[in-house]
Amino acid sequence: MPKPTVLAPAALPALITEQLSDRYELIELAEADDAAGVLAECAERVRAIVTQGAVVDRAYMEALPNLQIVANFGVGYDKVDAAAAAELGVIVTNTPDVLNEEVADTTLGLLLMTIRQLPQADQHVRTGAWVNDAFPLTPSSLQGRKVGIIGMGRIGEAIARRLEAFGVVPVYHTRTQRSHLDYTYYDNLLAMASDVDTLIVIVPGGPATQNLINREVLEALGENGILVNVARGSVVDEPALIKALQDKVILSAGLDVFADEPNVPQALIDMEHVVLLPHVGSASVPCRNAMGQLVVDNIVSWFQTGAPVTPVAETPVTVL
Ligand code: A2R
Repeated sequence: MPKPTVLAPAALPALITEQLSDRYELIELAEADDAAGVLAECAERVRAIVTQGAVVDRAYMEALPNLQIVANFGVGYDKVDAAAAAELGVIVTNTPDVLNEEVADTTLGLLLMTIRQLPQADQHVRTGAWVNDAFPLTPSSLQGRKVGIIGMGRIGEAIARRLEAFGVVPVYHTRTQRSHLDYTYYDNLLAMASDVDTLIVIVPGGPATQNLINREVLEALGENGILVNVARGSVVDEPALIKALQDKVILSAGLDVFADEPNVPQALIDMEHVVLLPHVGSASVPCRNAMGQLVVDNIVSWFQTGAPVTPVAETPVTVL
């Protein structure tokens, strides 16, 4: 039996490529001089795609007639058309749970950096400004803030636990109430935004959440409002956010994700009161290794047993 062919449309971490190339024919398009030619040559053989950030849409999958599985490196799989995959009989997997604590840690870091202006305070020391002036008091504090979490899934819960340890009991908005949680639930996002002064966004990207945070939500959040987005750039109407920050409709924002990464609007870069991170929610070596191993485990399990470890909701696998 020939080894199954696995396609990597974009560069992958060595932890993944080393293990996959030991077991399978691994085709890395990022390494090819003529990627289109290589793809055309292997299209009939490809049975698996392993992807980190590449767009895998219906047309891409339809061009691979023997495709069985798309393993996504990351819990968010909005670049993979999972609904189309389901129709085509292709399994999609992601990397849930292994990044919950890391992303939640980053979120609390970003929240505190934004409220207490810690990057700006660091700059105050490095530029020598401290010798002349004390760093100005920050206008607000985490203590006493009312925090609403949009999305109360695996990562949302980990964020909520940390907030409680900081003395802040959050409220939350999702489409379906989480019955095992005691936090106050809002079925209406605008109502929650009116009642809190801090919003943390941790929902999946994709059409259902596109521009969920719009001008109306930001106005409801109000002039003391802080928005922290660790989900996807697409969830926030970025021009509306920029305008709200410029017009002081809200106080500040901490952003780890953007609409057109790695391109960040100059208007945001020019604002000294916002904190901008380069999508580093899960970006530590231990966490990325755990995510990478789960990608490999999904592929290996699929080819060995026909049951992936972590299929997404759109493509559930029933093992008989
Ligand atoms: O709405 P529900 O009941 O399905 O709750 C999910 C919520 N959610 C939404 N909330 C409000 N409006 C929506 N349109 C909407 N769509 C989904 O987001 C659930 O509480 C949460 C997602 O939780 P999990 O599926 O457990 O995802 P996890 O592992 O927490 O990761 C969330 C996202 C990833 O998709 C990446 O974009 C990012 O965090 O790293």
